[in-house]
Amino acid sequence: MTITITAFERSPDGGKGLARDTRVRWALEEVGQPYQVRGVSFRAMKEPAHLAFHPFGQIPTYEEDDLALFETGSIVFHIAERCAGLLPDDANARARAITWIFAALSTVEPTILELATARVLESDKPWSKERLPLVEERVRNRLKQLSARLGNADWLDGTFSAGDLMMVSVLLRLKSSGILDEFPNLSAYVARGEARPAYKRAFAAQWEVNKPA
Ligand code: GTB
Repeated sequence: MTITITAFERSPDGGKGLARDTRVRWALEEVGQPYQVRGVSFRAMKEPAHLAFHPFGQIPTYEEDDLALFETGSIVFHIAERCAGLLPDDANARARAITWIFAALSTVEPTILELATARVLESDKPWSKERLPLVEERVRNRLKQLSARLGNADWLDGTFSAGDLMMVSVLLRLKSSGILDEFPNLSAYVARGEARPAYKRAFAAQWEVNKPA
């Protein structure tokens, strides 16, 4: 089985691992699947050859023999379904782990993306100063709820799963904001994810391509 993913030819984050190919690399590293990476430029992303793989002209995509996927939720779920190591065997625990993938992507990530947009793309708008605290508060509320659920546990539901991989990946985007530090158990949770050998290998692989020259 040959797996090829796409990633930015050069990520705008200069190798901080924030582009979404990192979570796919991490999942593949967790399950021990080798993969190849095809770098795509911003221009090529919007051209027909890439649009055939990703209708919205984004990265990452995933190719495995005659299967092509886009959307990191679907890709990570597919990897977790096909290979042992990211989902528990027990049917109920498995369903709960999958629920955490969805929670990360549809309940937690949107507020974090909204904050990134407010801070980076809207900072020059006349209403930005008034809106930013509202957006930050929405992030805090979500983190408060997540923090309460995680409590003193290492992972969200028993052993590490694809749900944790996705949640940590989503929270990593907040590291530079300072907001994550307001929730020590979540900071520690993210650090536990980053300390996993598979995450380190995924990070190192994308760093090699994207590090400043
Ligand atoms: N919902 C999709 C998924 O989960 O796969 C979202 C995919 C997505 O947003 N891809 C981004 C992309 O291709 C890259 S990851 N953007 C180009 C475009 O839309 O034209 C988002 C990202 C980009 C850059 C940074 N950074 O530099 O810090 C962080 C995250």
